[in-house]
Amino acid sequence: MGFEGETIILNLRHTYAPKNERTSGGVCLPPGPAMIAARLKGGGADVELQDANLRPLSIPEKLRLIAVGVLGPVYVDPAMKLYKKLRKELGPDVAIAFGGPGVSGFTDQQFQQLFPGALYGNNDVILAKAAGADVRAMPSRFEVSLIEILKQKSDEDFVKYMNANPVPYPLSDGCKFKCEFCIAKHTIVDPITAEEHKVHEQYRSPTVVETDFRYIVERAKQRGVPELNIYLSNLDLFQTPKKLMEFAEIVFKIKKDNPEVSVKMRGLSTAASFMQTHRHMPQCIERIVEAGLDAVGFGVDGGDAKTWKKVGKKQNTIQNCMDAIRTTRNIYGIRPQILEVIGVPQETQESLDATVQFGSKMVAETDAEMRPYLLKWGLPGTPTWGMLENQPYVQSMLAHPKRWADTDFSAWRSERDPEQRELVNETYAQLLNLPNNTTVPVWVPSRKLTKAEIQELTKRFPGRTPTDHLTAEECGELNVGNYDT
Ligand code: B12
Ligand code: SF4
Repeated sequence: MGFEGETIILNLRHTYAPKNERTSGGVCLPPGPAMIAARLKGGGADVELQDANLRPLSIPEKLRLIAVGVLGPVYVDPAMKLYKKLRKELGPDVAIAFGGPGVSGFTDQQFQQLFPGALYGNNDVILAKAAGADVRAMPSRFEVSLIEILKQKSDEDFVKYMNANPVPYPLSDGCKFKCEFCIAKHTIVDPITAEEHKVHEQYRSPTVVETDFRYIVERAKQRGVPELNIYLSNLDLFQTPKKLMEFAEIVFKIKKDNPEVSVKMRGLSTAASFMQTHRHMPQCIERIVEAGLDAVGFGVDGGDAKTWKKVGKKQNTIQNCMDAIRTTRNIYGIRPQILEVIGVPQETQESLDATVQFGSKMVAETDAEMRPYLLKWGLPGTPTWGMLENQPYVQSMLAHPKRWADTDFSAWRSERDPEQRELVNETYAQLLNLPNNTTVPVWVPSRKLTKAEIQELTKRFPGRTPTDHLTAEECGELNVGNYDT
């Protein structure tokens, strides 16, 4: 097995990284690509992880497979462009695959429409065969250690990853809740059969969690990195408090052995799980805070119960959201962040006003950080994507690759319906204008903005000139999509 040619796992450039410069923009440890590389290596393949944020793709002499990571729908267009280029350059003998969360919501047929002839990388059997690995020997994602892949990275690259903010750390996967707009791995109710596909949060094995975390901290210490800003992968940090507590003990031990490195962590949580843990297992929150948790981002996603109910986000109530934000600040003394993903189709002026009111009140009262985003409805992997009545929309997304750029959650909404667009963009602007906002809004290149929109946006955000006619330099400067690989 293996050694009959190399496999490259490629992390694409961040879509807003500056075009002609690879020193800063977008550099961030890619845990998904690193993990699939580690799993293939465990199965006997000769694998190298390359990251286009660090340097352009370099093709070895004997290449058998290149597998490209698609982090979210926003990367579909750059991935398609790269595919065309690679097919031409590499010829038919080198296999090309696409994998990662950004392609997992497509049917086989849709995947082939976007990447004709490419391999579906999220299927272990297909990928292992192409890479020359033994699929039975590949460790599972919960058992695999990333150390062998991290060791391949030069000190220079490793330090760049460690100095980045965030340093993503894979700890758990999956969420039991059922929010209909969500494209992460979560419980889904089939809209036609009403059948529930239950998902539970699952942690990586404590042994690999400990060895990987220790490796990162100790190598950071050796290379003189003073601080790590870890971003935990959990979709709902307090969903399984016993496991989180176990992790807190691991971090505590590692920090004690390495006091030279300050380890800070942040994670996302539902207000419901946080309050449940606060009531029944407060020692879990205390311990993870002692271990370095310094911020929790709450998925508030609105501000009125009617809309939460309509989109299946029944775990949220105004009371538990307010309680969670206040408790984070007042009892545990750490930073609450309010994540507001707004703009479901059921949204009304009333519900959007309620969101702004909720946000203003909480920011004023608790000095919470505000993180607004604009939802793009009907993405692959959501029930909406599969519904018959939405197939004209699905087909238009598949036929016009540029539109995938619109799916970025920090991008202004660009749909043609001016009423919906104005409604949500106006609220997005109000949330962005709240004190403590950290979201940088972006303009996407797929639609020409009207003069009035340009004027309005420029007035609100002086120094930024939204337009879809951009030079490469402007792409970097204005945070507008750059598809360089
Ligand atoms: C860390 C993280 C990031 C980091 C990414 C660093 C990086 N380059 O990888 C940062 C902060 C940069 C980031 C950004 C974004 N993210 Co993000 N992110 C996460 C987060 C919290 C954890 C991911 C992680 O570490 N998982 C652990 C790894 C090991 O699991 P995994 O990614 O599923 O990987 C497994 C498989 O998918 C597969 N796989 C993964 N990559 C590859 C590659 C190949 C080639 C193959 C074959 C297989 C493969 O193998 C892995 C092991 O089995 C997840 C939430 C979550 N918990 O999943 C969201 C998540 C992945 N992000 C998401 C999104 C949408 C984004 C954005 C595109 C959001 C936006 N602005 O629109 C942006 C990118 C913006 C931009 N313009 O570029 C979505 C993706 C949804 C989807 N199904 O498409 C998620 C699930 C969040 C969510 N709740 O919706 N993100
Ligand atoms: S709580 Fe978060 S991760 Fe879980 S289903 Fe809802 S949006 Fe998705």
